Amino acid sequence: MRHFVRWANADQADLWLDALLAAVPWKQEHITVFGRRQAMPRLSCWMADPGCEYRYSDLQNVIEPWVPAARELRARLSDELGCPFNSLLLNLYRDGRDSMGWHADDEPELDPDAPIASLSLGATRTFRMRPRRVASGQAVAWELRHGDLLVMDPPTQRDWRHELPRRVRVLAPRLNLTFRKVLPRGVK
Ligand SMILES: O=C(O)CCC(=O)C(=O)O
Repeated sequence: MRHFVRWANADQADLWLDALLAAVPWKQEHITVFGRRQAMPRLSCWMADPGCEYRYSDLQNVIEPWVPAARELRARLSDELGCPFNSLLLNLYRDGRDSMGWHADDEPELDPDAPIASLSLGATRTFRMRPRRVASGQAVAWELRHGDLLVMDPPTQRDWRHELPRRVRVLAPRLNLTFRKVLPRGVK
């Protein structure tokens, strides 16, 4: 796990935050838990190259085309990290009541040998990780701020779960972008 504090300076991060909030076609997805349909506690969008389908939490994501700010970020991160990212999950936490539960990004579509690059924009939120195989394993936590980049290198997803807990005192929105490498259909 690599944490680059202020990977983007505040001015640059502000520009990306504003551009993405305006241009991304944000969606309210639903999941069914114990037979009950529930709204996910965040808005999201799957942006990817054609053929990069992705399914998680029983949701088949519709591929949205790249908007300019996301395309620019993908080019920079692919270059800096030496990984040809072909897809991006965007999550918008409207305030501290929005969250993401414990999970690992280990779906079969994802290339297990590629990193996941996670950029935070907007409000500071706590990000926690917990080892998968040790029931009593202690969680470790990071405070992710505006412009911070977290790189989850392999085998992070095999060995750890992560979450973004609720923080009811946070009133401002936070946007998170996770750049991923999907194995396009038929390549596996
Ligand atoms: O918002 C975050 O920092 C976490 C996002 C996340 O867990 C994911 O996209 O899998």
